[in-house]
Amino acid sequence: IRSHLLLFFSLRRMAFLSWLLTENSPGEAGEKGEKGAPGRPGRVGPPGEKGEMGDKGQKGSIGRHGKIGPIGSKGEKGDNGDIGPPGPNGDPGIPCECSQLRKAIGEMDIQVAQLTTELKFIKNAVAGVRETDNKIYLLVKEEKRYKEAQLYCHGRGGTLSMPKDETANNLIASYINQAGLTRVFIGINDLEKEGNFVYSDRSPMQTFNKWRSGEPNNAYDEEDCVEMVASGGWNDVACHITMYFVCEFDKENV
Ligand code: GN1
Ligand code: CA
Ligand code: CA
Repeated sequence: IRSHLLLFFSLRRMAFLSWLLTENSPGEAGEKGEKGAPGRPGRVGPPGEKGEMGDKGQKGSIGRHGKIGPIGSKGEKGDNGDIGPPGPNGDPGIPCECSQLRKAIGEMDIQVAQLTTELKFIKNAVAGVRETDNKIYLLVKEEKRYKEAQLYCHGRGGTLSMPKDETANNLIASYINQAGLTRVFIGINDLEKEGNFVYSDRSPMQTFNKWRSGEPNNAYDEEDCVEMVASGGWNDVACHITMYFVCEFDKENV
C-alpha cells in the first residue's frame, strides 16, 4: 500500500508541475497556419423601395359554374281534366219480396209512433219538461233573480219563457200548477223603458197579454220584471226578488 501511495503522490506532483509550466511560461511561436474556410453569409438586407406599377395582366379563364338557385313559388292551378268514362254497372239487386217488406215497414211505423209517445212520457216524467210542436219548456226549481234566471236559460241555448199566445200561456200555467207552485218568472220586462214591455228575446209585446187586473202597476216605482201566477195571469214585480222560473227552447236548437 505504501509503495502505491508514494507512486500516486509523485504522479500528482508531476502533473501539477507540468500544469504550472504550460500556464505560466509561453513557448516559442509556431508556424503560420493555413488560410481558414470562408465565413457564413451576411444577414438579409432591408426591403427595397416600392417599384412602379406593372402592366395590366392577361384576361383570366372562365369561372366555375354557380350554385343552384332557391325553389320558385307554386304556379297557378291548371284547368280541370275532361270527365272520365262512366263506371261499370252495379251488381244486380236482391229480388224484392215487396208485400212482406211493406208489412214490416207498416209494423215499424206503428212501433215508432208508440216509442215517440213513450219517449214524450219519459221526458215529462224524468226530465220534467213540457213541449209543443216547436218548443220545449223547462221549469227550473232554483230561486234566482230575473237576470240570473235569464242567464241560466240562455246558457242552455234558450230564454226565459215567452208566452205569446193562449196555448203557450195555458201550458206554462198548467206546468206550474202541477208542480204546486204559485209564481214563476217569465221572460217579459220593461227594464229598458218604463212601461214598454218586451219579451226576453227583445221582441215587443203583441196584443196578446195576460195582465191581471190593475197590472202592470210598477209598484214602489221598481217593478220591471214579470211573474206568472197559478191562474196564468201576469204581474210586474221587482227584478231583484228571487223565485223559480220557466225556460223555453226552440226545438230547432235542441
Ligand atoms: C204585490 O207588496 P204589495 O201587495 O204592495 C206585488 C205587486 C202587485 C201587488 C198587487 C213583490 O205588492 O207587484 O202589483 O201586490 N208585489 C210583489 O196588489 O209581489
Ligand atoms: Ca216597470
Ligand atoms: Ca205589479
